[in-house]
Amino acid sequence: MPSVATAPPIAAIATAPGRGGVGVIRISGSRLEAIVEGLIGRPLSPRHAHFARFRAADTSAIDEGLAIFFPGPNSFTGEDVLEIQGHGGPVVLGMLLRRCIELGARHAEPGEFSKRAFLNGKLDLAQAEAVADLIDAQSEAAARSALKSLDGAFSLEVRALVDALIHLRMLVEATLDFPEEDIDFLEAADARGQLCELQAQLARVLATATQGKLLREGMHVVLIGQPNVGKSSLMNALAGEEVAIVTDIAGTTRDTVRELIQLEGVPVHVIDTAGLRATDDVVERIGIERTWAAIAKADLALLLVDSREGVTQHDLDILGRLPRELPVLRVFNKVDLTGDVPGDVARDVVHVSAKTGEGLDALRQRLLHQVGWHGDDGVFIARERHLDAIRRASAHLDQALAAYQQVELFAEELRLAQNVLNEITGEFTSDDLLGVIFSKFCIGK
Ligand SMILES: Nc1nc2c(ncn2[C@@H]2O[C@H](COP(=O)(O)OP(=O)(O)OP(=O)(O)O)[C@@H](O)[C@H]2O)c(=O)[nH]1
Ligand SMILES: [Mg+2]
Repeated sequence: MPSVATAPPIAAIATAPGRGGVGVIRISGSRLEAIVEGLIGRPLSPRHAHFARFRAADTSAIDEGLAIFFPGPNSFTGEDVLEIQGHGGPVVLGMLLRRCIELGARHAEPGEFSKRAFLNGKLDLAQAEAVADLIDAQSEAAARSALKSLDGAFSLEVRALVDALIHLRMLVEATLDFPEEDIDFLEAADARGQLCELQAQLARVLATATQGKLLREGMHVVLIGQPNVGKSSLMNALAGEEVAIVTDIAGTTRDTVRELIQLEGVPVHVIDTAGLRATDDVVERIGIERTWAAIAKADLALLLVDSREGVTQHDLDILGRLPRELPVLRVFNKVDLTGDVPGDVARDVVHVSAKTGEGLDALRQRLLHQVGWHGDDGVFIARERHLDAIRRASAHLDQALAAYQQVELFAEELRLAQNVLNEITGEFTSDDLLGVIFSKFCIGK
């Protein structure tokens, strides 16, 4: 584990690859004096922007720009950090980075700066993950929620739960010393009531975290149906541009076409597919195989039917072949030709016209409803890992309640629930898991 005293210096280009006005190199580690001296030729006063020439080994200039030195522990990583702001060209940044390596730094691994910040206690794990989520945010709502988590909103909720658990555990552990009175004592302290309140609190955090996960990951919606029902037209209408080819020839779409749209800040990956029918056309057959592959990965399927025909036997066959657990919304398209009520609120059915746009707002609302979206008020960003921990903590509390009469079991389940919650903030997390989490970050963060 690196510490402020011994961390070997790491360096990376922190700005995105390609050309830009400014490019930033970040170096972190203990004892950066040699690098500062070799690169700039003079010491830097802490947290001041210095204009400097960045020097090669023979003291010729590689570039010029700003250098800022943040002595540890008052830095992002908690170690000494040097930030070099040069010109944002890949060649010049590459030369600067090589110079840092020459002076004793090594290339940073993905997420290594954030990992060091976590290991040095500057951020907890949920906050470190929020850094990556802020960078990866696909909508403004997702970015706002990531910042909430980075500011500690999620961690505070988790800590409140852990504190309540500790309080209850202290009560239970105390009774273990007086076995003859234990149950009475727990009754008198309303341990059961406290446990139920904890469960309710967990459920509230889970609900918010579920919204946060939606903002981070979005949902995959696949458009399926027979040829010519208007899947590609609906795709284009939802995307607001002509991303898929539309013709009146059945079997127009061969390949799956994907487009990312936003619904109230929730990223929705819409996937248009080849119409499902029996065919001898080799290319179309491959397209249909791809439709089934897309269905297997989807969170929701929209089965489009032509309003003039209604649901046919062929549609029923398609429905029968869909994975059991896949939610399906039936979309009656082309209502402009039949005069059906657009936006009809019957369960699992929506009436639209991809051509005129009628019923599309109702469809968008239905999509959001289907994934359980309630708006981003107070939502912090979250990941499946967090949701899983909250669910497991809740299962331990259920077990605790079931074991209420056996105080030792009761105490053990509370201990396990606490450990599981601590995984979220990283107070109880294996090195392997840390490796997996940080390896998904970008280099330079
Ligand atoms: N009047 C009307 N025509 C529509 C509507 N939606 C699609 N169409 C027409 O129906 C025909 C087929 O539309 P597509 O969007 O290509 O249908 P598809 O389901 O993608 O067809 P395949 O790719 O062959 O599976 C085109 O001529 C569209 O203009 C609609 O809401 N109203
Ligand atoms: Mg199509």
